[in-house]
Amino acid sequence: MSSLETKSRIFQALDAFSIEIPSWGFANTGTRFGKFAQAAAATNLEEKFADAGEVHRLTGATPTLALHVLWDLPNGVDDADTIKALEKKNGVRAGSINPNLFQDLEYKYGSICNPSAEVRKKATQHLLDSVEIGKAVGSAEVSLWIADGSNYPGTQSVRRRIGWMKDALAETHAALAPGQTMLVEYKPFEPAFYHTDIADWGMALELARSAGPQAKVLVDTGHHYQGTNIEQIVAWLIELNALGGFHFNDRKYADDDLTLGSIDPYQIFRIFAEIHAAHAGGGSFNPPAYMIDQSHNLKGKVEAMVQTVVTAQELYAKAALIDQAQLATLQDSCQLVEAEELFRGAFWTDVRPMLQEWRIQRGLPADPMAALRSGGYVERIAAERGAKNAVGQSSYA
Ligand code: LRH
Ligand code: MN
Repeated sequence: MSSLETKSRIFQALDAFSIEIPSWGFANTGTRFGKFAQAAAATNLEEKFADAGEVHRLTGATPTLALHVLWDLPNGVDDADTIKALEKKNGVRAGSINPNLFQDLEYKYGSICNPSAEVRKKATQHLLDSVEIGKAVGSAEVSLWIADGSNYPGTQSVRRRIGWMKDALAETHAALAPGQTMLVEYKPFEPAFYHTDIADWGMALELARSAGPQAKVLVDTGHHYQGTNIEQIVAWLIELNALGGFHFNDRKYADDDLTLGSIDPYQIFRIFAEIHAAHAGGGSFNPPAYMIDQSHNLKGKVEAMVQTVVTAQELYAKAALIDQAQLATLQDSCQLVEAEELFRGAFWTDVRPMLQEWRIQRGLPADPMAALRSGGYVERIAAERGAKNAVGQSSYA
């Protein structure tokens, strides 16, 4: 394949690649041992949209902002007009709607899996409200992470909880508008430390399928036990037409929510390789929703977000370099080393010069991070928000 053909394929891939950023990635976050407040952190929805607008202005790849209902839309659908005004002002649209079913006191023993029918009713109503918010702001995905579980063996019935969960998800699916997708996210543990009701991809798949055709599985890269072959799970979900979206981040140990590609960039490359293979495979492959889910406890939040988007573009472009037809021939003729060298060769290719050219041709800064630094945005918001963030100290106990 000529270099010109290669470049046009990369440019096409980049034109089609956008990744959603999480509003909570701009706010002050921490661990249970403390939170290191940053002067420039976003303290309200207006500032989160402004930061998202800056990232989109610099990268051209983040047109939507994921919203967490209780953190960003305390008034529910009544906040829709506020959202519309912020979208207009900042050039970024509302993205996936993420219900909060993990912080209310009533959810101590679970939300939609709680033995109390009254608590389940309240939790289901929050899911239905989230669906209505999605309709009101015109966003495609309602993205469900259910933190429910237990901490000690014998203290809860896993099977009764499955039944209660299916009832709530069926009711939520029935409320979806055509074109709305319900994403079911799984996580093996935390905050529950004995069993989690939606702990792996198989459970999420069964729940999505039993809920209905507009329900798909969301793969958060940080939600797997060490050693799990995540790209194999992705291949299965593609095969089953059940892959709805990703929450990208990185980790060394557990759900560390570190910046994408900071620990194991080859992991994300292998996932994108499955995606490009699906695109090349023809057939009706609906690309999943690409989303970032990180908390930036130490790095500057806008810098970390720009760094993450640029890394995602680089890894998506590298994987697009793979000649899928040639790779399939080598794989099916078991030419192992040749296949691996073609696959790995793409990963080792420095695509940054091509990305710079792609950006320049689209009127974007060749180096978004350098443009962020020279533009003074972070210094400006730090000056504006510093006083508000100074008071926000919190510690574990
Ligand atoms: C849970 C999770 C989920 C979000 C939260 C912020 O660990 O990945 O996607 O709701 O992080
Ligand atoms: Mn997540």
